[in-house]
Amino acid sequence: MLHEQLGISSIAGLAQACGEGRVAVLAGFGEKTQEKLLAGIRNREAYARRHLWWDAFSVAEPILQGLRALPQVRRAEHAGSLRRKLETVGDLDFLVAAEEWAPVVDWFITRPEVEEVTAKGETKASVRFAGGLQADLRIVPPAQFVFALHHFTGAKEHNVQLRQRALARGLSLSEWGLVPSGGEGTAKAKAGALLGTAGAAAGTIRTEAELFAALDLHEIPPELREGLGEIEAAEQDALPRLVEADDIRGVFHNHTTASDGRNTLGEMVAAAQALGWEYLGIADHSKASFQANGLNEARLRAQVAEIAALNQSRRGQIRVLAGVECDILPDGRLDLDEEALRALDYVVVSVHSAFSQSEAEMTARIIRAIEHPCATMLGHLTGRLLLKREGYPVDVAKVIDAAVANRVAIELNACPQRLDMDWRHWQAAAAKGLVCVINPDAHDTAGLEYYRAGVAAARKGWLTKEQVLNTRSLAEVRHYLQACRR
Ligand code: DGT
Ligand code: CA
Ligand code: CA
Ligand code: ZN
Repeated sequence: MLHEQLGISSIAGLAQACGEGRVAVLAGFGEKTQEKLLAGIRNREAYARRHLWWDAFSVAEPILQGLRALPQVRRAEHAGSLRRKLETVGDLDFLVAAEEWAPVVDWFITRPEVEEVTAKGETKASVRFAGGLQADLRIVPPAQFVFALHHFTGAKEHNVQLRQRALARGLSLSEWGLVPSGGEGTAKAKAGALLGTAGAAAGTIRTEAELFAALDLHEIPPELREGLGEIEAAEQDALPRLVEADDIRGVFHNHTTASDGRNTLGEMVAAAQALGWEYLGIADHSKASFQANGLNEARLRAQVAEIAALNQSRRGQIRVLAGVECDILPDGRLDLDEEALRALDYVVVSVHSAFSQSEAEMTARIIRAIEHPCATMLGHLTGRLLLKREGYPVDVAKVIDAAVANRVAIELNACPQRLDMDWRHWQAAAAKGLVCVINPDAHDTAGLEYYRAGVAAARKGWLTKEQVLNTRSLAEVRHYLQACRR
């Protein structure tokens, strides 16, 4: 209809027609559809400029290692949102300390993955890779490295606040150094001096810990540098000791070929064992997710028996826990009968349908599921797919309160395109007593590795090891799961 009646043949043409109100008047379209189309086009433009952190990191890591291996390079680090582990990344930033620059620039712009060199100078270069991802390289003299690293790690808000703190101490902080403020041309003018000999303050500061210490602060991990209270916390020695990837001892939300996974139970268990975990939870879909071949009560019972037999035959090895990812039906009831749910070690409850409910309906629906006596953890709270689809509307604060009240954990779904519940909610939620569980939602053996993206997001959310359920031992986890049964 759009094509035949309005002659639309491109996205730009569609956007224009929507803007002029010509789509809304077509039979069967209306204002609402026109608005949705416009919003979709806007999202598409915004999304096209960013990339999933996981994808960006996998491109960046070999480049960083290559830079470090160059004979001219003294130090090399990621910077920007990549280093801060933001869920999406606009471009890659690399920072290098070297005394000789040209060979480093040449190496960078001649990587086989480079499609276009968009800028090239004496000490910097920018390139574009296939798929549109861009990268900036900056080279500085070794004495300047730590200041440039801090500056180009950002975020901007953090940098602004830290610069103000420096000024209050009579110091001027910039990518060039930390020097007494006031007087003639502070930061950049002194750069000339820094290049060869390093300024007075700069000469003694070689690490970020020393840079923060010079401003009477504890070292702030890059993940926390978003200008969201981290400087105040660092001042009061109130920074959290952040959870680390090595703290994870198992995960709960994973799929097998029984539903829509691509690897068998045995293959998933072997892969989890290779990761050194103590336990692996299996949570295949339930029957309402028919497109994912979800399990009904009978098939679930059979899987529980299979898992019991597996544990029996593999004594002393990784423990397999029997769970399910049970659909939350549109009215908030669970998709499986209580008897089947009670036979499990735990129950993940998730929304996979009726996304267009109002915020009030969706919130009530999820809270009803949380109040089910068998619910153990809430899966991917908003259903968002980063750079693809916004989450459905839901009152996050109300859901958090209900989860705390009912002793239900909320998942930090570690799948790189979900990272849901969002890191921005975790600090306040954990302070209310909410338990976090980092789940890769793996659909194959490689997907188990996603737990690392989940840990990165948890760190951005200020979470400690103690606040994450799956840092606990198998014995502690089993105790927890029994204790939260109602
Ligand atoms: P992104 O790339 O959009 O995901 O975000 P970032 O944080 O990586 O931003 P980017 O690549 O533009 O710049 C890297 C860092 O440089 C940024 O986090 C803070 C620092 N910076 C401070 N002031 C400025 C400025 O005026 N322009 C730019 N481009 N960067 C600045
Ligand atoms: Ca960047
Ligand atoms: Ca950049
Ligand atoms: Zn799911």
